[in-house]
Amino acid sequence: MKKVSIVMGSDSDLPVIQKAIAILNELEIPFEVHVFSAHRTPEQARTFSLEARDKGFGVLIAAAGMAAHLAGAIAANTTLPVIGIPCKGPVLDGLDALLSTVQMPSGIPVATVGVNNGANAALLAAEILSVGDAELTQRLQQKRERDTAAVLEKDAGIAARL
Ligand code: RP5
Repeated sequence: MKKVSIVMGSDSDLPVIQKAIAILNELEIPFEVHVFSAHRTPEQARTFSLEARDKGFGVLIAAAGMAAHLAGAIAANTTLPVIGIPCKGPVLDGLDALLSTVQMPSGIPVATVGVNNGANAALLAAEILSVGDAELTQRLQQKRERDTAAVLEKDAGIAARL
C-alpha cells in the first residue's frame, strides 16, 4: 500500500496531528511524520515534496499554523494529492492559517480540512488511497459503522443526562 506522509511546520503542531496518526493506525495505513517548514527549512520541504512519489507516498498531509504556506509549498513541487490542516495559532483563532492554506491559486490544489481537524485529514487521505484498494475500502466502511454506532449510543443515553 502507498504510504501517507504527515508534515508539520513545527513540533508545536503535534497535538493536531496526533488525531490523524490515531486514525491512520486504526485503518492500518503506513505513514511517516516529519517536521519541515515552508519558511524555516524551505529546501528540506522542497526536496521532500520532489522525492515523495518515488519514495512510495500516495497522499501528503501538511499541518501548519499562522502564515501557513506549508501545504501550498509542498503542492507546488508534487502532483500527489496534498491535504492541508490549518492549525490554530496564538492569535486570530486559526483564521490566518485557514485562509493561508485554502486560498490556493488555480493549478496547484490543496484539499483543506477545518482548523485543527487532523481526523478529517486522515480520513480523506484514507478515502483517496481506498480507490482501487478493496481491503482498505472495507476497513473504512467498518470504521464508518463503528462511528455511527457511537453516535447512536449517545442518542440513546442523552435523556438520562438531562
Ligand atoms: C508555523 O508556526 C507552525 O506550523 C506552527 O503552527 C507555528 C508556530 O511554530 P513554533 O513557533 O511553535 O515553532 O510555522
